[in-house]
Amino acid sequence: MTTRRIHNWQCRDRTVVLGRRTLVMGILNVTPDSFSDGGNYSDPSAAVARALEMAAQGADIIDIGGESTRPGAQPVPIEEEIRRVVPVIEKIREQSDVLLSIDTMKAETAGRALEAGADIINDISAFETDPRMVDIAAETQAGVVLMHMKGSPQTMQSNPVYDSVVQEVGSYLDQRIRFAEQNGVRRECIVADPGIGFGKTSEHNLELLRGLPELAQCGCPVLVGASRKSFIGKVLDRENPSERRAGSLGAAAWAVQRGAHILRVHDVIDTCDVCRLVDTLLVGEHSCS
Ligand code: HH2
Repeated sequence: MTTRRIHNWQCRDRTVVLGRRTLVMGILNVTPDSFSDGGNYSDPSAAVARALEMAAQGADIIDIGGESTRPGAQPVPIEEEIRRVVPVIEKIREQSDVLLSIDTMKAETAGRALEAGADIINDISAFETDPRMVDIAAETQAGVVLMHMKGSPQTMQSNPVYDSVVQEVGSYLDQRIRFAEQNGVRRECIVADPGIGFGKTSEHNLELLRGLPELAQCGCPVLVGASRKSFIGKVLDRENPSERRAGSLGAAAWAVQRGAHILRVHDVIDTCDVCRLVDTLLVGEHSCS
């Protein structure tokens, strides 16, 4: 049995309870080249409509990205990244108070997104890419997601090797949480993420999912982003990401049962149903123990 710890996640002036039920973070890539939804929401009005649709479907957070991080993706200039995401965040905020996170490694983009109404910085490089990112997080007291990645999106899939992937990812997350705290980010603002698919083979990703209870020992809430990723395609022999829905839901159920607090997903309705069911089972299990 996995007992999920309850946390109060501080995201600027909002306090979000994590652990009573699983939160669903809907993915919105305002990019031409993301691995699953690339090109679908490049048009700002389509992006805003999709965000509002996901919120209506039950998403607790919308994660907005203007730069694909799929293996081999090329970096996007900062002006272009800001041009893609900021107007979309402004428009969503005019119409909804759903939590918004900005998926970026660049401090200026994060700062502009927060000014436009975002609540959370999702930095897949855990404050390693841009030295100013940690200061923006500390100043704004935004929620932050610190993720493990081996290398960069350009290099990460060229033969990643670990002695023990769970131990290595766990101690990296501990170290980045310490770094954040030493630089003024409050622990209550931090969520940790093992970074499924970022510098990992399929076997590494499966080991990380098996090792989630150990990773949850970092003391911060845990976010898992397995949705439609290539290890699911490999296990199920599904080449096309849109065919990986059922596999993603299987991974979601597994992750919730093993302590994930937040799931980052493409398929919001189905994932919300899975979470409600597994959360209900877990509550029963805990109350009987
Ligand atoms: N995965 C992706 C992007 N951002 N952020 C967190 N915290 N965790 C993840 O697992 C994660 C993430 C990659 O997925 P996606 O955004 O769907 O694709 P792309 O990077 O091609 O835009």
